[in-house]
Amino acid sequence: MANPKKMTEQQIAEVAELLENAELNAQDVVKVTDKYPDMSFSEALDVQWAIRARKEARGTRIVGMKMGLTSWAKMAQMGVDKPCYGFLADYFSVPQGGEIKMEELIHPKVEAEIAFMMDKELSGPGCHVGDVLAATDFIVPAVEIIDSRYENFKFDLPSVIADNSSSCRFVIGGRPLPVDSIDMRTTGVVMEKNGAVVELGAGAAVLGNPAASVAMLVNMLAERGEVLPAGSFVMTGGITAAVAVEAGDSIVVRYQHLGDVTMKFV
Ligand code: OOG
Ligand code: MG
Repeated sequence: MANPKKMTEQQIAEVAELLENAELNAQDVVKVTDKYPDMSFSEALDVQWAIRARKEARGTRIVGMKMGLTSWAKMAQMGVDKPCYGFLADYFSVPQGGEIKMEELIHPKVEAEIAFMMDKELSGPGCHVGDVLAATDFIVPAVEIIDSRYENFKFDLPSVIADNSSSCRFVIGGRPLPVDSIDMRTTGVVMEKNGAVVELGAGAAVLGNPAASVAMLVNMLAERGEVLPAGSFVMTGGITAAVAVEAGDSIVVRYQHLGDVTMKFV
């Protein structure tokens, strides 16, 4: 058998509870592959989907999905060589210009991303950029706040997948635009922390075109028999390396054509 199942349902459920509690209590934990060194990608996804089910059982709505590690800057920063996905829960959403409480998080970092709102369902395998463009309602600039639940923000790919790809908050700002109104590949972004430029890049950093990230997500979901529902909000992954923040920091990310996304850490 190519990939025998080594973890029991009980172990998947225990790891999901551990990681979800780490998120809810803002308390870091050792990475799960320390205990389960042979955890497969599919087992890691079982844990992520179990965390999602725990939240949904409590009435939390899943509002969309995020892709992670889709740019070389991010892969190099984290020492991981493949993209991953996670889900976005309703309470992750922070209004433009809003305050993000450090006491609710462990060691957050911010990422400049281009996000998509989908108006049609997409399913794989075989989903491509053309399908994504045809199914998109609008694109909008967004900043993701990631917060690995692992000590020192250090992990391997199975561990980060199990931990919902470090998802914790996001801010939608700027202005929505039709997907064909700009060339996302050459759309520039400038990230400022407390008024100083800390990172810059362009959309093509994300798999050549952020729309390719949505297509990859759809094809990864298809491997589990899942689709990307109409109405999903999708974050396509950090264009630049992620930037660590602390209480008192103000972040402004300026996007060519799409406007600014701002937030403050308190
Ligand atoms: C994993 C999540 C990465 C992105 O946009 O690349 C991510 C991590 O780096 O903790 O969200
Ligand atoms: Mg991200």
